[in-house]
Amino acid sequence: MDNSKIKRYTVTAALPYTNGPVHIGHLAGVYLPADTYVRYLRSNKRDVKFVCGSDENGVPITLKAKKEGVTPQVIVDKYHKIIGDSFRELGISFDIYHRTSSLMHHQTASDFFETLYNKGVFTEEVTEQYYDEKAQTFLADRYITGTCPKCGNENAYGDQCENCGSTLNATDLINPKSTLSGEPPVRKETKNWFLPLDKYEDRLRTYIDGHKEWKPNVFGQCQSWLNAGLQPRAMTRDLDWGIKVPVKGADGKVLYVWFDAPIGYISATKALFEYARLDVWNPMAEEYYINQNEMEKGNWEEYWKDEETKLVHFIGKDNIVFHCIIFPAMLMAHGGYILAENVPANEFLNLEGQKISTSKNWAVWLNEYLIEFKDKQDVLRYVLTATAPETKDNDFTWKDFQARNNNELVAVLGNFVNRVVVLTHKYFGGKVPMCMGITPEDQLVIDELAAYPAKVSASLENYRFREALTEVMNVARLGNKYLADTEPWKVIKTDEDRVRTILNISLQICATLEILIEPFLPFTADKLMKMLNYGGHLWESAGKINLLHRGHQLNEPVLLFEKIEDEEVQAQIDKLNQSKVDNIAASAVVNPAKENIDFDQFSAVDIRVATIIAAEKVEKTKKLLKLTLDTGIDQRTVVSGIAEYYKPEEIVGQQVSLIVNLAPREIKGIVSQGMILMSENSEGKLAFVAPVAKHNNGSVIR
Ligand code: B3M
Ligand code: ZN
Repeated sequence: MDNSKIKRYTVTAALPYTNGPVHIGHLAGVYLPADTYVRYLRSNKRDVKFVCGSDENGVPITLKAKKEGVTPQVIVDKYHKIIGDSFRELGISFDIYHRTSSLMHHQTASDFFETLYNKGVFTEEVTEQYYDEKAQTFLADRYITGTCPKCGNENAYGDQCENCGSTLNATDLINPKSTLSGEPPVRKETKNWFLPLDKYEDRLRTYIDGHKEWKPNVFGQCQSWLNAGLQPRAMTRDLDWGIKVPVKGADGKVLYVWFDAPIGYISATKALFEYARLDVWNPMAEEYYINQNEMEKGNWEEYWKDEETKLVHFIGKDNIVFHCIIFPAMLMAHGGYILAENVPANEFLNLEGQKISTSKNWAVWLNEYLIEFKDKQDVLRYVLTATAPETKDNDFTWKDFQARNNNELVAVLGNFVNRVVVLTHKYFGGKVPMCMGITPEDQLVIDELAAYPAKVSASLENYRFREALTEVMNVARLGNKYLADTEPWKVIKTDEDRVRTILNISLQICATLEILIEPFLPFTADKLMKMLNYGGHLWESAGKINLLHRGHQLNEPVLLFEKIEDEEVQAQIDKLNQSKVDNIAASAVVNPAKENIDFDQFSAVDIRVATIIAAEKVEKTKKLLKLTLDTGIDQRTVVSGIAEYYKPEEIVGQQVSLIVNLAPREIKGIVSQGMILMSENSEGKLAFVAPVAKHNNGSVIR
């Protein structure tokens, strides 16, 4: 699409599932590049709408609800808020953060389906699906586990084996089991509506072939889907959470989540305009995160139906087929919509050398980061952009995070700006000094500066955010080099006029930096803007040397960045290591049950509640404590091997479970009268087994 023909932009960012908070992988892959792109467009005075929202339908939500023992509604409300709030706090500048549980979305998606249905687009097919007779429900793939036919993993899911990574059909599993009832499911016939993707193959091929400029990973994936031949795909599911299928005979069925979710971009845009038109702020709108400056003319259709609108989808690589094949096919079938001009999907970000995993809690969660690194939004934005997995998977490490903050943000960008503003205050009372005549050396710097905005633009227009950020930092490097070469702090002793020129030029570099960093580091740009006391932000001014006029008063210098200390990143590494320990414990082999005993054998063991009334270490041993217990029957001494887990002073008053009729034994010269019950985890760690409520000593445990 020829740039001069573009009237407006619609930029979408993948709708996150509301089954957990957002982590750094999502940010690096989707939300930061999208936000940077949009901020850049706005700085260029282009008309752009940036839409996103929560993906609140589908199986991921119902599974999470089941796991937490609450309704799906509770889950989506909880995470919609957490995700929306943390995006806002990170400065992700959506024009609207909508949600797919909203009425607007239900209606839009439902109408869309109906239109296709009325046009006779769908084929109806009766297929056999797994059904749980006990729970009386059809089972989505994720509700079925069984043995993977490829690798023998006994806990493979109906759609995928996480052990060997193969994609599966639920019917491939050996010994399938319903996760709802634990019973083997039966096969039952059910009718669903299919989108015949095969019929759109030619048009899709023309569309994709017309976009050779797409990133190779995206273009390549599309080609391999097309080459493999497209199959009809069910657009409805037997599920009770989601958008009801709006046709007769579809009771108990909802729209396939990948049918409704991309329509979420459209309904969000609609909501943006509908709500913006209301004079009175609608309480319904509370649930949305709408940029309040949005009170403007225009209508949503221009952003979705006009050929002069450029539509760009920012997504992660696992969503490519849905955005490049299925959604375009839906839009073609519907008619009247434009298709995406680009889908700059990123690869995956790893964390400390390992795949990010929600279930293993191997992640840096945005909501936690924002609390633990208060006011350091831009540090995360910077590091994730600098290490974004644009062309291949990449790794985030806390050491690198620290190094980039300390060696780049603090030492290069922060240092340059600080030196210039401090010196201007020191020598000229914080007023921009006059440029007193330019040397050839100055001219080189001025020319170099002037060339940067176009370089950064070229990178950004082509979705090369890392490269763009490197160029921006090079402007600060240019500034630092200029100061180092000209040494105004020495020259001031002999030639004040020369220093005026040097600081004037340096301040102009600061002003350009303010404009160029804004798409990447909006909080820092704001700080810098205040320090320069100047209302920058317009891209067209960047690179010029008349941005700050002589005599213009600067504000007091503030530090743009602070050093991050070893302890801060070590705490994060420790936190991750704890996840590792927890995972090992969770995946630990559980010993098989011992042979059966009869009831008499069990009741021969007399177990009572007792309270520890004194405790001391047994001399010359590492593991043993000598305890005095009140058993309700008597007071007695017990020697217990718990010294590595409990300190004597901590456990006085602790209730425990004690076998009181175990024959006394002598341990290290002390007669031990009984045994305290302990649970032992797979790492051999011990913990007391005690009544959860306080019981009288001597109470029977059975
Ligand atoms: N919620 C999948 C994901 O979070 C999905 C994206 C929808 S975009 C329309 O990866
Ligand atoms: Zn497998």
